[in-house]
This record gives sequence, C-alpha cells and structure tokens, in this order.
Amino acid sequence: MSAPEARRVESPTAPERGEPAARDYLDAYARMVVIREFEQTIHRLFLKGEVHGTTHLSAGQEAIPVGVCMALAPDDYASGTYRGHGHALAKGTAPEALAAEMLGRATGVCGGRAGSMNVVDLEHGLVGCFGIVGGSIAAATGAALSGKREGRVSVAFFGDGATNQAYFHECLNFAKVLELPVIFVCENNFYGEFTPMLRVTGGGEIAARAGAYGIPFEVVDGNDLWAVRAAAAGAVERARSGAGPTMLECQTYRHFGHSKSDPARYRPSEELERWLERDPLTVARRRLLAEGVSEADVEAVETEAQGEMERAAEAALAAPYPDPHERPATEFKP
Ligand SMILES: Cc1ncc(C[n+]2csc(CCOP(=O)(O)OP(=O)(O)O)c2C)c(N)n1
Ligand SMILES: [Mg+2]
Repeated sequence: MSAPEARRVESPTAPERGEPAARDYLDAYARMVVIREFEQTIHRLFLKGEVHGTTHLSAGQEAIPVGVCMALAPDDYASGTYRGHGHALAKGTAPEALAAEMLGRATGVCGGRAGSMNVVDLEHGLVGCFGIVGGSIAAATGAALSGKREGRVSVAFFGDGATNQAYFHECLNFAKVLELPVIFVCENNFYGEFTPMLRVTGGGEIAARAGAYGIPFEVVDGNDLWAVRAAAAGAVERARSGAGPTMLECQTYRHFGHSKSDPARYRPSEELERWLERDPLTVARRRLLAEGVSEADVEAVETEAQGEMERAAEAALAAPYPDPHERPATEFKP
C-alpha cells in the first residue's frame, strides 16, 4: 500500500508566520546533517556489536525535530520517542554525549544507563524519550502544566501509531480543557512497525482528530524544514500567548526499517524511491542555494557536521563503561 495524500481539513485558527534569516536555516541544516551522520554512525556501530539491545533510526525525518526546535526557546520542554536521537540532538544534546549513551558509556548523557530508547536531558529541556508508544504525549502534557506557570512551551513528538493510543485522546482533551501550552507533533511516517497507517486508523485522518477536541491543527510537509518551522512558530506563538494547544501532523518517511531487526521489505520500492527523492536534506540544500547561500558555505557546514560526528564517535568509543557498583550521578534523589 502506498502512502496516502492527506485530506486538508480546515483548522479552527490559521497560525501566524514570521521568517528567520538564511543563516539560521543554514545552522538548522547543519543540525539535520549531524542527525543523519549520527544515525549512519549508530547503524555502523550497531553492526560492529558496539550498540547493545536494539535501536530505531530517524534518518529521513530530520526536518521535523529541527524545524520545530528552531521555533522553541532553549528552556522550552520537549519529549521524544524510542526513535528519539533526532529529538535529543535537535533540542540541544551534544552528539558526543548522545553517542556515548548509545554505547552505554559513563560519559553518556544519562551516564550510559538509558541507552538508545530512554534518553533524558533535563539541562536541554528534554523531559524524556519513551519506549512506550504514546508515552511522550503524556510526558509533554505533564510538562506543559509546569510550563503554563513558567512561561514555557512543551512539545510532544510521537508517531502516527501513537494516535490510536488512549494517551493521545486523554491528553488532547486534558490539554484543551486546561488550555495548556503544548504542541502535539505527530511524525506521520505512514507505518507503525510493519503496518500501514491507513489499515489501523479509523477515519484515515490524523490531524483532524485534534479538531474533535477543539484544537487547531495543520497538516505539514514534514520533509520541508521551512514548512515545519513556520507551522511550529505559529503553534509556539499561540501557546505562549495563552491560546492553548495546537496539533501538527508532519508527513514524512523513515529511510531505514522500524528497528535494527527490520529490513523493511513490506514497503513497495516505488514508494521508497518517491520519498527518497524528497529526502529532507536534499530539499533543504536545494532551498538554501535558491535563497542565495553559496555552495561553499553549504559544503563547509556539511564538512563540519561530518567532522563533529566522527569526533563524537571516537570519543564515545574511547570512554569507559560505568562502574556497576557506583550510584549513577544522574540518579533521581528524592
Ligand atoms: C504501548 C505500546 N504498545 C506497543 C508497543 C510496540 N511498538 C513499538 S513501536 C510500535 C509502532 C509505533 O508506530 P508509530 O507510533 O507510528 O511510530 P514510528 O515507529 O513509526 O516512529 C509498536 C506497536 C510499544 N512499544 N508500546
Ligand atoms: Mg509511524
């Protein structure tokens, strides 16, 4: 089954628009390249046996966390999924600390004890990444309760599959009733594990579900950094002004299988090819050049991002494992 075109259902409020400078987009593109390099490096290290357990790669979906985080302040909150490397890197986690975490090393962002699926980085407002489908929705909604008092916005990143979980419906209702400053960002990659989204989604429309709770929503091209940032900026403005939650359905596609054990043979090759032609990195690169950024400047940030990731992987591989007898520095102390 090929990925569908979503129907554009009218949303209660149109978000506001404002544009950052070309330099900001170049920086954001650099972050997208870091995420892609990160995922490819983790893929290689996994095959070498350096990454224990499994891991879920987000290559192909980079424009979503980066575009959304462009619109956030550094101390705003976000939660991510088990496909959360991009969520953490976009929110500000250092590639070196995240790579070390993937390898279970003591220098990891959680002391090497969280691994790929459960990263938390409170210093950068990342309240957690969750292996439970839909868990990120509840965490970000909870953070938005604090956020409402503190003037902070909270973002939940989650997949299309999570919109069939009770968390989604309870949290959207709760957020609307309390007008919480939360943005629900669905990364609709059209599959939940090996199952096409349409086969398990009543009504076939994800964003429109928010409308049932009176929450403004928008269907966004999730492979277009500019489109994601603009939609997120409108949602952030609404949240900060006290106008409550917004839902963004960002349509995208994962380049790899669901997890490391999935070769993704269930996807028609024409479908994959069609989406690879709209690789978010290619789309962003083309747009930067069209906006007048020079080829030399684009290449410079690509080289720098690749170098940054190589250094991060080397440092992570050289780092020690945590001492199992020592209490982790990151342990919660009541
Ligand atoms: C509550 C719960 N049920 C089932 C699973 C098993 N599971 C892991 S990922 C996944 C699919 C989720 O798909 P989606 O939300 O679309 O996210 P994607 O993997 O596509 O990013 C499922 C069913 C789980 N981790 N948690
Ligand atoms: Mg999915």
